[in-house]
Amino acid sequence: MSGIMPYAGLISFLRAPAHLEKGLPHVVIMGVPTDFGTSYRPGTRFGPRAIREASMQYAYDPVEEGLYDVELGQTILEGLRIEDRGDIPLEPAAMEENLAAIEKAARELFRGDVFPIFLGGDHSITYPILKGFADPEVFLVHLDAHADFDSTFESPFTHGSVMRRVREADLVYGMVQVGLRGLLSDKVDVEAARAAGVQQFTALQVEVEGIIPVLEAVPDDRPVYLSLDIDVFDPSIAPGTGTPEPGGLTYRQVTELIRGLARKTRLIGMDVVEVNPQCDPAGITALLAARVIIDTLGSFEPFA
Ligand SMILES: [Mn+2]
Repeated sequence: MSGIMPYAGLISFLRAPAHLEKGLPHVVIMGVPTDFGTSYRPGTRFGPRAIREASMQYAYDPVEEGLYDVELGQTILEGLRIEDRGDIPLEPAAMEENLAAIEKAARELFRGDVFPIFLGGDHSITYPILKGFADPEVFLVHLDAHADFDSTFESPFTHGSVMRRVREADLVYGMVQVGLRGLLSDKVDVEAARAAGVQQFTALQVEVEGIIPVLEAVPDDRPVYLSLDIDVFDPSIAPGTGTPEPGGLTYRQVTELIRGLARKTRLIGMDVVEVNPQCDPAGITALLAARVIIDTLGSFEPFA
């Protein structure tokens, strides 16, 4: 026991410090509190804070002491050095400046030898993040209920068009989309994504065929970036999001997929977006986001 209970003290992701006293971090957490790309229910600007607070449930001891996962039968995160650098400073109604600030922050993070985790914010942040990363060799695994390939909005930078922007700008080598469903991804846009070489797996496909076909679609010789829209999960476990869709993936399906990716590829960073605490009365969506991040970090141990 660290002496400070999880409900007490200052809040950060797993109570990580902003700057470690000793050594370089393996992982850096960066909040991106935005709503500017949101097309329906706003509130994701409060997402980073909610995910941090939810993570405190697991913050009895300093993170480098590890957490025993009773299902895996192993201790995860042991020796992990993690910094939570707070949030990228953003302002309302300053779209260009905000996109530039996110891109700059991402560029600086990817330059260091750390695994960055961006806490959204709405999904529009993934475009400036990948722009800042500036590595066209990277392969993108996009988990989402929606294709985010919209072509109808006036602004090019909504959360519904982010993957169209990423593909158009050739920010990645390739992309798979996993968990698609619902009635909001237009036929022309879904077809445009496929025509642009994006491989798509609907939620039903994952339910029927499992995660192996998805893993097979991801090349094993490329660095992989993970963009996880929390609405990929079923709303029964992730109600706190702006545009929920029935029929989503389970916690098991997503964590097994991420573990499979960690075994097969080299994960280089991730974002977890669209957590909206305004629609999350019991906080279970923020908790799920925090837990999936912890599971992801636990999937590519050990840390040297
Ligand atoms: Mn999305």
